[in-house]
Amino acid sequence: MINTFADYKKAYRRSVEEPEAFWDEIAETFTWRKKWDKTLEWDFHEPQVKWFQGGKLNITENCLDRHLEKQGNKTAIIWEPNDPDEESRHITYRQLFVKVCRFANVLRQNGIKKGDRVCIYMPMIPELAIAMLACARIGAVHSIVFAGFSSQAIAKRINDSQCKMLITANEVYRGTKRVNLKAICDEALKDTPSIETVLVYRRTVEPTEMQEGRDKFWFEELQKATDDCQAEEMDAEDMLFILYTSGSTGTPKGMVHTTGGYMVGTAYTFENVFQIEKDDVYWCTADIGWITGHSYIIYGPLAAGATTVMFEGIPSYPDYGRFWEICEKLKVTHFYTAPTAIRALARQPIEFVEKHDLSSLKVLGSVGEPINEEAWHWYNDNIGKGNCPIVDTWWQTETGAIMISPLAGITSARPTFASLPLPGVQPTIMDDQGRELNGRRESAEGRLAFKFPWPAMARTIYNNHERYKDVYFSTFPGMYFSGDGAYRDATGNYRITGRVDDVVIVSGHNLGTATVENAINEHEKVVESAVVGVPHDVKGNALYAFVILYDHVEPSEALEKEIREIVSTTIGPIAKPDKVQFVNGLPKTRSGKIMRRILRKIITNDIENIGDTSTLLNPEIIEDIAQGVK
Ligand code: 7RM
Repeated sequence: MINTFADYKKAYRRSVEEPEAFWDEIAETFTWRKKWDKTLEWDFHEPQVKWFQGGKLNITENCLDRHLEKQGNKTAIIWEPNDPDEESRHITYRQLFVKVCRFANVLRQNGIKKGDRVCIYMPMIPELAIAMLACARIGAVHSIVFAGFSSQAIAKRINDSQCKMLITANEVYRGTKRVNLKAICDEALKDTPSIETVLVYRRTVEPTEMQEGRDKFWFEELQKATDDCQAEEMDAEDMLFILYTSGSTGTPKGMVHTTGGYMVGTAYTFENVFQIEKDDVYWCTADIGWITGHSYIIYGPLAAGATTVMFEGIPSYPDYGRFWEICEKLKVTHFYTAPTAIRALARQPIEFVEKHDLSSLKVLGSVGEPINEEAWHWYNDNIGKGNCPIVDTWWQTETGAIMISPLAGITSARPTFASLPLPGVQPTIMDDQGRELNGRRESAEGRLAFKFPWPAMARTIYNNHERYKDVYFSTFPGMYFSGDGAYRDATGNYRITGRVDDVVIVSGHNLGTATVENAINEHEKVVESAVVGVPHDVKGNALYAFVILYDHVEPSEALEKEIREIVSTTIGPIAKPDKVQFVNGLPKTRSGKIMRRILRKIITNDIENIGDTSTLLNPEIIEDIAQGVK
């Protein structure tokens, strides 16, 4: 593990000068059935990337078996239920190992073999972790679909990768609500001929409709299985999972992650970014349905032998103090969440925080969006009490693991900067003409690309390598293009400025909507904002700002003026929004990203063509916003 800034510098330099030797050394700390013959083979034009070729392993032997001897009785997963009155579950590494083996045998009994795709649509319960690890144990490819997506979304994903099995639960608790997941699956299953078997975990006692011959109860199947399960031998480059991420066209992309590199990459970044120690209790609030949950609730933490918390509920139930109550109760040391959650919680009365003892916390993390300065300070002051380094971790579903981030307490953590690349990561900034902005001691702003492969990167889009090449490797030939804009200061620290397709050209000036939003968010009465471009006769485009105010604040024309002024003074008059609309919420993806595409449709009165909104967190907000459009 990296312990000092000098260690970081040394590791970074080595990772660039001798990348293969650097990664060899890290990979050797894992359990392989057979060592790899070739560390890296790559070509970003094809594109083709292979890490640890010829290496044989099973990731679950690294996440489970190898911990048994030294720490079989250590808690692997602490599960915190939706209802605070229900008991938490503490599952040791040994117990998890047995459960995974047993369920892996259930999969085998039901005809699942290496390479088969299995769709998992489950709530945040330990059985979700067990199901995914059981797939990995027998070499089946899991495709987890967030258990809030619609039947249509499930069917589309199942069909794209021709899953043979669907694993789900009868119901899910979410705050005061109970949702019938099985009914949503049944709707999807009308249209998914590849599915042969559906396994149903009973989360509640409610009766569940089952289709004879196709649907089976988890518990009944378990009765027939033994605990003894030989792990399938996997090649380092065998597929581990597919995870769908929405593309700009709306057709989801099935990002493919493979075994060896993903394991090495997630475990290495987990340990170093969070600086995990033996008795730490680490909690990432993401859902396992997202890459953050895959990499930093399950694979990274378990490969590192850590204790990872899984939370079934929502931050507002039974009240807005729930996250802090859990931190206190479980003595959480590491807390990793998204800016959208931080902003929502910062909006609540501070008593929700102050009631709870947060003294166990050592490190805070942020992921998913740029974290604005105000949210950063709120997090730092009120949650970290000024004592916990904040790691602002930049990465993507496609990158598999954290790429740019401070190392907690080791490298500097400055608000709004994701800071430095991790060892093994070679970012660069490109201008519009495709030139690299690599001036040594100067700052640069442009598009964020990467010049060299890293082990956890996605290898392709399932069944669509052309699209993979087109989206990520064609903008700057020979490089991976992230789709994000970034600024790099003269000391080499990176600030992510947002998606570049969220750029608006106003009177010939390129304006990043994120930059304008940041300025607006600086206003003390603003919780959050979203800026989009609307066609304008003279300027080509004009900016339109949607703004959420704190609960106790009354919208007014004066406030609108102040907001326009703050943009004018921080960026320049050119960036002043023509319109400011106060709203109660913004259309967001389930993982908290603002859907600016939908806002544009609302303003241009094109609601009919919005497309599938079932993947939104809050589809009802569309109507609400439309009512207020000026
Ligand atoms: C992990 C995850 C990826 C996109 C990415 C960025 C944005 C994520 C940060 C961030 C600024 C961050 N995967 N993003 N982390 N922007 N600072 N620390 O979120 O595939 O769902 O999204 O999210 O735009 O390209 S993701």
